[in-house]
Amino acid sequence: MAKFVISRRKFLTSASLGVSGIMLSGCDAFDSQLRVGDGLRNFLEGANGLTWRAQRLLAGDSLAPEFTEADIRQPQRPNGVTAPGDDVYRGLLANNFADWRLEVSGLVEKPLSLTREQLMNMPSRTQITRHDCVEGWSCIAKWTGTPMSLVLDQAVVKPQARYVVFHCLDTIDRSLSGDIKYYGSIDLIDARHPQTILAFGLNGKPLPVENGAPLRVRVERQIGYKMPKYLRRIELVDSFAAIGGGRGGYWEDNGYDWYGGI
Ligand SMILES: Nc1nc2c(c(=O)[nH]1)N[C@H]1C(S)=C(S)[C@@H](COP(=O)(O)O)O[C@H]1N2
Ligand SMILES: [Mo]
Repeated sequence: MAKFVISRRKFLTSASLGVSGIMLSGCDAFDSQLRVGDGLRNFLEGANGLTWRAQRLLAGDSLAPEFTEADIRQPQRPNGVTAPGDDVYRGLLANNFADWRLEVSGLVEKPLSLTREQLMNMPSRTQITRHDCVEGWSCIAKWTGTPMSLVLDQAVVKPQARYVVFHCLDTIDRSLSGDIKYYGSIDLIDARHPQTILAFGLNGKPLPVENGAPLRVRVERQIGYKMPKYLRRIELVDSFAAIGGGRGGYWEDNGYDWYGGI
């Protein structure tokens, strides 16, 4: 099913643009040579915009496939940052996240500061889904969490808000210009999708550190890097201009597509 969707995405992009498949495979591959403002980079962003619009038309409110317990063959493969060394994170972990809060800020009427218990006491959703990483591996796992729509409703999103930005506790990049903590974003259509959850459980147990404890997002119609782990704050915005390099996420600022549909 998801393989079909991947090829449909490529087909749509190539049909819309009339370019070759070889060129398009570069669209999904990470290439640090692609810098903001570069001509090829702008071309790829144009393609991503077309992909997003075409997928929105085709996918609508459709659900990602869900699986059964028997389909879970291995633990969720940890990827990216798997053991944050950040002092703040280590302090929170040492106290079993009792002092951790999820802040909800930005374009909301009622900013929130939620404990893990408060999130776990809200209605939850459990789903067995497939995680696809851009590196080419997949993993089926059972995720439990609070539907993001419930949190957004509690915060009362202002009408001008367009995106949800995720701010994380882990440092993804130690560059000469300073440490960068992981960040990413999705639009409000995906944020309110019924399978978009703030997950605190994995395969029937508390979410482990390597997979994003205490809380990570699941956005089941998109690819792995669109699902930030180690959440600290979610911010409602109307543009990415003030977020990192302005492309909506750490990986996006390094050349990946903002819309990582599968
Ligand atoms: N905070 C944070 N979130 C992250 C990452 C990361 O390095 N840091 N890596 C991303 C990538 S590329 C993938 S594939 C998934 C991996 O999730 P997993 O470790 O539960 O498999 O997390 C995504 N979210
Ligand atoms: Mo990934």
